[in-house]
Amino acid sequence: MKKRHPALRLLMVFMFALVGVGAGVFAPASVIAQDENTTCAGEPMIGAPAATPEESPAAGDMASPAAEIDPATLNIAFLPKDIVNPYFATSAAGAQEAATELGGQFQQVGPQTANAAEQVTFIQTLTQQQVAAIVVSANDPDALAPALKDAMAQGIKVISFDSDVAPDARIAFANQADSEEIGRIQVQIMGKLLDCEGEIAILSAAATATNQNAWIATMEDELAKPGYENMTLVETAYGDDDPQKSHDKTIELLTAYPDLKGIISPTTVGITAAAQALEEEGRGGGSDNQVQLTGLNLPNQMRPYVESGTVAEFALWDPGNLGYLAYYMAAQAIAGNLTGEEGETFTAGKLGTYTVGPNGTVILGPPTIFDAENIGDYNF
Ligand code: RAM
Repeated sequence: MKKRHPALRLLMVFMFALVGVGAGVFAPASVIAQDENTTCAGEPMIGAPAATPEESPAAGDMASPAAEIDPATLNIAFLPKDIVNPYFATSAAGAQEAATELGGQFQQVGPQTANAAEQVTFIQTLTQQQVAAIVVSANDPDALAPALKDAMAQGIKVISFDSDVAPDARIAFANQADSEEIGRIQVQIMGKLLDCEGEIAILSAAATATNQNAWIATMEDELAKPGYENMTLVETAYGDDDPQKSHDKTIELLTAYPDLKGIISPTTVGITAAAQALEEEGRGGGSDNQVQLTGLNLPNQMRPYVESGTVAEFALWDPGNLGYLAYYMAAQAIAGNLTGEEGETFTAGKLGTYTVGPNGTVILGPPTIFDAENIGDYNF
């Protein structure tokens, strides 16, 4: 992959600050550096070099917690896909921060593996316990819906975050970033790494995961554009957000497709396992026969693989901020300030003011792209 000249990089950051921050949109990269920031389809790449955390476009003005939120009512339970995945430990830390600010209660419960049936049991238990709100990341949008509707019928406020449930089974959805951009950017990065040529595979989470499936749909759409003719998606495999299964699926892909040139893994568990497997198989950084790897991960989990050259670029948002936002959404729903209606506005502490978009969706902010040059700025 071509390296950006430091001066060019600085200019790009400056342009991003001018154009992207405040407006909450990406810088139009083609204005900045045509060669480095044009996709295989000849369009401007989504994204730009990451702003520093302080410059995050998601951060609005400091706003104090809404006065009408009563701390005594905030019995809020988070139910992630599973409680082993470090991604959800990071989002829980953000939720705890919001709970402390508001004087509310926070608990996180969930299965040991990313399993929808087990999530249903947890929803039923939380409903019996009469918590005030359930904040859920779904392993399956439909399997969870009946239990969540029962909870709502009993006055429990349901908010989804990270991976949505069926829209009529929750009040609102805290989405980490625009789903379309998250999908496209991963294909665009892979196109850059492979010069738009070669067989690629996707290593996803659960086959029923709402978030990964939405992203994969836009990946396929991006790949269908003229310019990607020589980049072929040979298989989408599912590792179920299980480290061992994701590792084994990676090895299976390498065996089944000897000419495989790239893997996109839109899951923090999948990409970590794939990076390990590639290095074990001598297909990581420095190998003559390297398989390029990109996707979504926490910078702290990806750091060793960026240092070894196995991963050149990847993306994510701040899961801590996502948990923080989702807790505030639950608190605002309990207070009666959030009903999920499009156009509704509410405050979320340090993140500022948000507006509910179509389909009850609230977007945290744009994703960040990480590489060897900026990863040192992040610690999550
Ligand atoms: C995994 C989970 C989570 C997803 C991240 C990117 O941790 O599947 O739902 O948002 O990856």
